[in-house]
Amino acid sequence: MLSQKAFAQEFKLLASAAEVKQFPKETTREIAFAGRSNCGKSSIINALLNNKSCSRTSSSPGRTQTINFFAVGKGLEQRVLVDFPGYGYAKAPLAIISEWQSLVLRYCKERKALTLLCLVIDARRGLTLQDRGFIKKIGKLRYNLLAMITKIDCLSRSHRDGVAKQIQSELDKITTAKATSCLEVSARKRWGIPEARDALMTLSASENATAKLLTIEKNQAQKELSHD
Ligand SMILES: Nc1nc2c(ncn2[C@@H]2O[C@H](COP(=O)(O)OP(=O)(O)OP(=O)(O)O)[C@@H](O)[C@H]2O)c(=O)[nH]1
Ligand SMILES: [Mg+2]
Repeated sequence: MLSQKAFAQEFKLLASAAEVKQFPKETTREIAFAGRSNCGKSSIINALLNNKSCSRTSSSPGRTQTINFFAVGKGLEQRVLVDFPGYGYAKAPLAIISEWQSLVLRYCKERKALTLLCLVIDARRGLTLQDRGFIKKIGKLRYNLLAMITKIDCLSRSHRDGVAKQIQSELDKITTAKATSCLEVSARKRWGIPEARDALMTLSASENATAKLLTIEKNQAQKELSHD
């Protein structure tokens, strides 16, 4: 499968951004990972990239403090995975948390290269008030939404049944995404990782996105020419 090969290649950290001007150029499709602090965003990115520590993780909420951009794959199969700081209850001063949040919201609203938003959800908690608040704040979604239900290893087999269905139906009621899907994974046990890679590749590959990126590239080239 092509997507497995793309993810198996070396990744490259393009940027760790604390402000918009530190975002990298928009040259390829981006897949962003949002969710509560400590829900497992960085861990799932590490598992997808087959790397234990490309994105630092911690049992203490508030580990990721910048927006981190990781490029993987080549050509049409290139993607940039974007790790956000979490919302909810990060252990950091309120003013700093609110700066992270406005940066994340700006990214979600303005970033043209964003083709898929993964909402990472801790299976034990389900869709929280903070998740609902976040979805509401982003407003109209121009891209696909994937609910990535993680830490599924923490639920007993009988409790796993129905979790995805429940979350999918709750999300359908509150989101305006072009399409919403659900996936169950465990970063710790590496469950569902090949399936998640396939889903990420497919859901982020819209025709529209290609057209948008070509326009971005053209605009960037024009800007660079006018600065010469
Ligand atoms: N059991 C289990 N624990 C997990 C899994 N994924 C992550 N964890 C644990 O959850 C904690 C938080 O993981 P992170 O990946 O740092 O979470 P995050 O969402 O990036 O957190 P912030 O950067 O603080 O927003 C760590 O202690 C991880 O080891 C999983 O699939 N199963
Ligand atoms: Mg993190």
